[in-house]
Amino acid sequence: MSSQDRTNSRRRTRTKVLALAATGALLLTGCSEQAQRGWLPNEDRDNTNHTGMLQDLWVNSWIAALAIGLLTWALIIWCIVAYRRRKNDTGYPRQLSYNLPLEIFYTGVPLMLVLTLFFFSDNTQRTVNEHVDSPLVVDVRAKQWAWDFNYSYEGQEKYFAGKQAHLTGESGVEEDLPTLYLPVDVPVEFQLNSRDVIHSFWIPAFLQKLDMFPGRTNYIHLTPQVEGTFQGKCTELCGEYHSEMLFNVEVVSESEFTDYLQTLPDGHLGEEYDKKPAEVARQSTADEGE
Ligand SMILES: [Cu+2]
Repeated sequence: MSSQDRTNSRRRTRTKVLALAATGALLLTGCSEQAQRGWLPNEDRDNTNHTGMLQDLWVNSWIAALAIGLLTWALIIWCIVAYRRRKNDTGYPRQLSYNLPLEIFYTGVPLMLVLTLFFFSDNTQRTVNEHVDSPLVVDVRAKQWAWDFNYSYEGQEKYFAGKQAHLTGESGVEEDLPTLYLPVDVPVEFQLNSRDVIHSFWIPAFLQKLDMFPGRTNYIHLTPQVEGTFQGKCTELCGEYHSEMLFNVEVVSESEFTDYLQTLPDGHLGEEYDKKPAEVARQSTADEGE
């Protein structure tokens, strides 16, 4: 064996080992629980009555995309290798044009793929967006930079007013964050409103989010199915303290929820806080300058 051959065979072994390690790593991550969820932020499949369905749509779309991707890459590599230019080849290879069956094939297949994805996405979206008469209505009022929650439940009107992030003095203090309470297994209607600029309501573990526009109400209907503490956030860049526009979500038993409601004042916060947060913000900036 010449030294050149030895170098080549060593190189081949190294490539094989690397390929094996990469495949192994891929397989290992493929088995993890996170991978099975498609790295979605819901730890439980059934956090709400929608999360399972949304997770399936996401994961199955990934599997389909990966399968199609692998097939396409394999075909490309096969063409490159099998039809490469050989040593004795001269001139151009045989040219193909106006091959009707081929053209129908590569128009039809992608069309079918898009239609299939559309069908499943549309199905899921219809189910998720379906209006449900809910015993609990939470009118969420976003403001720069906090949240107010108005609860309408069993004839009671209660509200919680969140401290605005720029007024709390310290940033990111968990106790200062507004908390949204929800009873487990009770359908809830969120009425999403904004008082000032565009915000967006997102509870990552619920896999649903929706924009909040001034002068227009958006709706989310869902049923929390697992008790626990979750995090919520504004997911639309809405100004200086956007990153602190956070809230907690407590999904509790129905009796705990009714007890909690009793601790809240009666009433409903509507548009009356309009523009107030922005004025206060300017004032506090002016104080700092002195
Ligand atoms: Cu916001």
